[in-house]
Amino acid sequence: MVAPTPADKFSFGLWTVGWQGRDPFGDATRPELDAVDAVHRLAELGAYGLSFHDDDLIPFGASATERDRRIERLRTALAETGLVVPMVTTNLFTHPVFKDGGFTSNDRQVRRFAMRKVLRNVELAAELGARTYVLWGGREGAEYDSAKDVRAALDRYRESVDVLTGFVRDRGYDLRFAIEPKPNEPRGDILLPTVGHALAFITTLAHPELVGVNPEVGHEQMAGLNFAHGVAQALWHGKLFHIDLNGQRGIKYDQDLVFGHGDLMNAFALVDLLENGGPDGAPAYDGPRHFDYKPSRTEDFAGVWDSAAANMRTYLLLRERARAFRADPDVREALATAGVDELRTPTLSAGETYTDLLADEAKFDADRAGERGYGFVRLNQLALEHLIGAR
Ligand code: GLT
Ligand code: MN
Ligand code: MN
Ligand code: MN
Repeated sequence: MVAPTPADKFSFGLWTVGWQGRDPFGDATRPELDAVDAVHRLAELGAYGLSFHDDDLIPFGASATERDRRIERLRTALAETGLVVPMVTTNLFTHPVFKDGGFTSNDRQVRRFAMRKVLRNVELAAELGARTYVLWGGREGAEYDSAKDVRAALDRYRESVDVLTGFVRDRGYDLRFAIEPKPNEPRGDILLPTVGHALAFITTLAHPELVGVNPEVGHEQMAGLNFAHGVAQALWHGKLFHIDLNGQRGIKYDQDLVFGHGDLMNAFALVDLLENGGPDGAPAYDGPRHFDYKPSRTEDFAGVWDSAAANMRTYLLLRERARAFRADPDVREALATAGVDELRTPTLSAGETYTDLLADEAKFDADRAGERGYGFVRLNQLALEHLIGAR
């Protein structure tokens, strides 16, 4: 039951298992990983998908023949293993040209270069059958308030996304964009820092229906936010187009730990939401369960593959625990006491007006209602006991 299969839709970024362990203080601790090996290993472990940045697959500045050769090798590996490419993205952050951003660099020529880089890779994404194109603007931001006109930057961000959706529509691609928020790192402050900021930005676009979000566990938690709440709101807006699963322990640098190796209670709530949060307890999300983590730099390749497997195993274990939680009669009773279901009832009855509502005042005893105990702590303890396998 905890052996992953392609039906579970687990996918990994090529840059995750391929991370060589370079950080701001230290060199690489692992050799390069060939994309073909990554495909074979992930398929053996039970994953269904691989995602990548243009530069993960094709080194920046490679010739056209080298580009074709690399794409062909990937295609062969995909055909051999049955792995698919559900999502593709662009690297607009590594090369020094992007030091002040891609779409929102103060340098107009850099912005034009960034747009061309994305357009070319969108073509490749469509050719490989990807349905989601992630936009993580890690360099879109600033360290100094006087150095960036944030409103002009948002104009340029919108302009770029509008060009991209226009391109996809003209070409007839079955591809949607997902903006990935992050509060900071590598920039001091990144534009569209949280799920909420991104959702508001999307409403201003020319084709908002083609743009959603790709929330990452650690990114929201770096901002001190509740990830499961952010995902719930994205779902509520119909905007959860993709998701980056990993682990983060509190407000600090982006840790990209294995899923569940950070805030485990919130990971449980998240899996419960994704798997049981739809109508009648059906899954609320049917897209890839995408892991965007970094195998710690202490690990050799055995540790890389152990950690890849750990992400999937943890997800499946949490899925199992969340189902048991939902099925437990004590939990059902605690949910009823807590009034969780009652919140689904509209506050006004059908046909009722604010005049009717105002007239209702005399019947309500606020002091009495204020005495109610909601039993939330007991409910949470039941969740914890299911999570740790005590029930
Ligand atoms: C980079 C970043 C991730 C994004 C990737 C997509 S790149 O590793 O830290 O959170 O999802 O560009
Ligand atoms: Mn991260
Ligand atoms: Mn990241
Ligand atoms: Mn991510």
